[in-house]
Amino acid sequence: MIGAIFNSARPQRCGRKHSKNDNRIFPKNRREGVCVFPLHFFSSILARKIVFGDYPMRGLLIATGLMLLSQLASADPAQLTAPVKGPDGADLGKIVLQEGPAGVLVHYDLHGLKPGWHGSHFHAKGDCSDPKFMNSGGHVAVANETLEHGFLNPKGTHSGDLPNIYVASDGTVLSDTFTTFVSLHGEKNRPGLLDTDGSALVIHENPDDYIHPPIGGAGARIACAVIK
Ligand SMILES: [Cu+2]
Repeated sequence: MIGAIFNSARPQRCGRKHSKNDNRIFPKNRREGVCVFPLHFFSSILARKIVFGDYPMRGLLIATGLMLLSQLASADPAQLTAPVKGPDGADLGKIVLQEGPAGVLVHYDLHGLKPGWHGSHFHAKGDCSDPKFMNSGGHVAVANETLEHGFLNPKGTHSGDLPNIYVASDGTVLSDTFTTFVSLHGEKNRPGLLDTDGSALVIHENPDDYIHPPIGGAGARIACAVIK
């Protein structure tokens, strides 16, 4: 079928000598001598026969299977990366959001911040265009939400509430947190961060006390990331 001749006694490559000092014996053609073809040569011919030649239906099934396998191999939960900016537009690092079955994983990779604890929340609009980041609106909340603010507030927690972050003495943050209150696209009726006007992750000057509305005494907005 393939036209190759096998001889286990003295395997040789088919082809030309690479230099004058190349003393290997090369048959001029396949009938004349012994030839061992590289494995990929056989596999490419076989693949062509299966896909285009003798077994087109089988080839189609194999191709479909390979496509499905490649999609499974690259399956990656929905995630997005958003740059974090300061009031003057300075680069303060990034956040990475990843959708999980029960909520959103938030990864912080920040620098250039004041050391210590800082409040961090999801705000309702994907707009960090003004220096005080007021365009990002209030906290992400479910429609007609009457809940107040803070994990420790008996009257409820905003969907956009997040634990405080701790900035190390060198101004960096490298940490993860997880919230079950929101989603990226509105999964399981949790507010979607990627709704029509997006949302923002806002970092505040002071820590959130987790109980006093509207923002737990967290003070000014010092960093902002557009989530769109
Ligand atoms: Cu806030």
